[in-house]
Amino acid sequence: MSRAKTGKRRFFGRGAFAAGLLAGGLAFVLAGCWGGYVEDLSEDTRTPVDENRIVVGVSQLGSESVWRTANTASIQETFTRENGYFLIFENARQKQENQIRALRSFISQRVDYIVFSPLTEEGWDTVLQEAREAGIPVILIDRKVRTADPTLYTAWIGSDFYNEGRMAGETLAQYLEQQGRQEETVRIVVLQGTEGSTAAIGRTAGFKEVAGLHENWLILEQVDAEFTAAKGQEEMERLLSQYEDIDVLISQNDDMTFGALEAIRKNGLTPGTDGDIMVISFDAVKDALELVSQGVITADVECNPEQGQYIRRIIEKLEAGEPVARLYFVEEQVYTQENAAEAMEERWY
Ligand code: GYE
Repeated sequence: MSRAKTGKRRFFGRGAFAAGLLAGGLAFVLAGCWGGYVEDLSEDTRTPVDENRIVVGVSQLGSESVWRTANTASIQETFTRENGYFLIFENARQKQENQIRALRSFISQRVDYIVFSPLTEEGWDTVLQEAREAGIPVILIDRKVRTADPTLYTAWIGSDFYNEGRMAGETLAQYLEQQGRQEETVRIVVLQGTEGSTAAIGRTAGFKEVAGLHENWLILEQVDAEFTAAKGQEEMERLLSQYEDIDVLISQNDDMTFGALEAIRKNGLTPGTDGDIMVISFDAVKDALELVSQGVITADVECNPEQGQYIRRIIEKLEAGEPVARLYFVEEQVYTQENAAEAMEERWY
């Protein structure tokens, strides 16, 4: 039986709502006296939960990138009242402790589902155990957790990061071959995403596997630039001052790439397939696709942030008592100068 019908869903009771209205009314009267500002109660996020709505607590890990903002928008556009949901959304601002606090608050509010994108892979067992004891299914999105007991979560939706890393390597190999550089030493630097995150682990390992097949590829350094433009620029500036000849930059997201491009140009160098430094990026957001179409970024491995509908489908199945797959991979591809301009037209992020 669906937990919706057990009445467990009431995390903000009608009594409390009435008290809220009373307090709001009082505030209105008082505000009227001194002409202050009154919040519009119709927009009050504390509106009581409709018994028929499914309550979903979502803990997003932060807002470090364009990709992340799109991922958040996809979730918020999916779990709307019109679609029958009540969404409680928390942004952890890159801190695992904030995510754990958010999950605990979802548990105490007795939400129907917990959805979260774990910042890094380690350290979730205790709180996941607490969710299980409360009988709340957990759906992971984007990144994964490392746990001794994989049954602590119901399903995961995200990208095949290892494959993304491999696609980056294979695309680089194709371009180097086209340029007849198979025998030359190719000096590579890698800007990695958040240390310990599934995205960084997978992309690093996938690229490394392909790099291992090419004796002439020399990885000078791989460094954590936290998936942000600011850190990408800072680290690229350092790398450029440290190493004389960098032929290729592999940057594990577009935001770090935007920062790194700044650093490259400031150094008087030209980024590009036919320039001084060839750049391969990940995510393929609209602004990056534009640079791909101009040949500034040679290739961009897509990472699909539109995961809201996937999560919704899983929840619908669970509500209907149907079995769900444990892993759902979203579709992605590589963009180069050949197909970037066309894809750009449809991108909203
Ligand atoms: O590539 C990056 C974001 O985990 C797939 O995190 C995600 C990555 C994405 O900040 O831009």
